[in-house]
Amino acid sequence: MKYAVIAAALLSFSTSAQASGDHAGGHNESGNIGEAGTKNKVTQTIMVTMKEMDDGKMVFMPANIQVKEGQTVSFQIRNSGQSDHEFVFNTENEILEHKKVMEKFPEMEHDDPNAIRLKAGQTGTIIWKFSKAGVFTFACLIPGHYDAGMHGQISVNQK
Ligand SMILES: [Cu+2]
Repeated sequence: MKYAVIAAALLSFSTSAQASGDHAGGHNESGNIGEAGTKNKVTQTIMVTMKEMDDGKMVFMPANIQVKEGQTVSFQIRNSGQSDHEFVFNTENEILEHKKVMEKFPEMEHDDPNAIRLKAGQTGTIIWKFSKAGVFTFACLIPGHYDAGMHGQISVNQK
C-alpha cells in the first residue's frame, strides 16, 4: 500500500508535477499522527528554531519535543539560519519515504498542514492536534539537511 502510493507519486511527479512543484495530493498519511488543530484549542506553545552551525551541521532546537495525547499544540517555528529550511512531522516511515522523494524532486514544496517551509529569517506557525500516543519524527527534508542533522523526535505521551 505504502509502496503503491510512493510509486504513484513518483510517476505523477515525473510526468506532470515538475512545473507546479507541489505534492498534488498523495500525502494524506499525516492522519496517523493527528490532524490540523484550531487556534482556540491550543494548550501548549512550542518554539522551534532551525539553523546551520559553524561546523556544517544543521539543527532543530529543541530536537526532542514532548506533548500529551489529545493535546493541541502551536508550533512557532523560526528559521534563524541562512538558507531555507522546513519543518515537517510524521511517522518515521513516512518521513524517510518522503525524504527519498525530495531527493529526486528537490524543488517540491509542501502544501500539507503538517509541514512548513521558511526562508532565512522567517517565522511560521503550525497548529496540530496530536490524537494518538506514539513517537514521531520531525525533519527538514530539503536534500542534505536531514543528513546534516535536521531531525528530531516528538513523543506523544499517553494521557
Ligand atoms: Cu533544512
